[in-house]
Amino acid sequence: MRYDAMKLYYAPGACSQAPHIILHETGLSHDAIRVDLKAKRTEDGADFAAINPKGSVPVLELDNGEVLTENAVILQYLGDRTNLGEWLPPLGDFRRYRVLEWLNYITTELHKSFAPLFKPDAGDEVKAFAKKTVEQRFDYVEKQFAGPYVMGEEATLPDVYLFVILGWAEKMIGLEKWPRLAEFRAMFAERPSVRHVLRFEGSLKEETAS
Ligand SMILES: N[C@@H](CCC(=O)N[C@@H](CS)C(=O)NCC(=O)O)C(=O)O
Repeated sequence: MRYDAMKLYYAPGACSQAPHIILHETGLSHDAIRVDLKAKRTEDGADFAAINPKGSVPVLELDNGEVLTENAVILQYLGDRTNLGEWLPPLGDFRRYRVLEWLNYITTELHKSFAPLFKPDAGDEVKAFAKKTVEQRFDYVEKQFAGPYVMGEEATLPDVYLFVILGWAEKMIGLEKWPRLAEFRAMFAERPSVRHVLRFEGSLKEETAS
């Protein structure tokens, strides 16, 4: 089946915010469909488990009807669909593998270490261990951070993913220990695409959603 636009299934503030931002950065035509992750229902009442049996966002339904999951892969797909910016350098350019190296680190080491902090049924010991792990990984990213973006002068895919995770850290841990990451988070938050997505997802409460 063919659709006019891609569909991004997202939950406000979740890791799906990363592809949501990239869709706006690249101007790729899409609809954004909110998912209630607890009820596993979409905003239009569909059974989300039937769309993604893994039950997680993000999900990108392509304009050819294919359904793509896994954040790091969705981001790569979107990076390959655009020539705008340096989000994902093309095949043949070694920097592509540096971008993917960072993306993989962020999804496997940072994002997944964060998971217990969101789980109401994780005990204090598990949460303390997760927090320590996340902090060690932020120490590493803070040291390696080239500035003003993760890899230097150009924004690349890992920047959007890191931006989202730093938002979780801002609320749950604080960013005081990582001044360069705190500065990056504040700077990136000013991008028009980011402001648009935060407003759309309901995190910029002082402004009306558009
Ligand atoms: N392996 C997936 C995991 C994505 C993930 O953890 N999504 C979270 C939100 S940030 C989620 O949907 N959690 C609800 C659930 O899994 O039931 C990916 O990398 O895309």
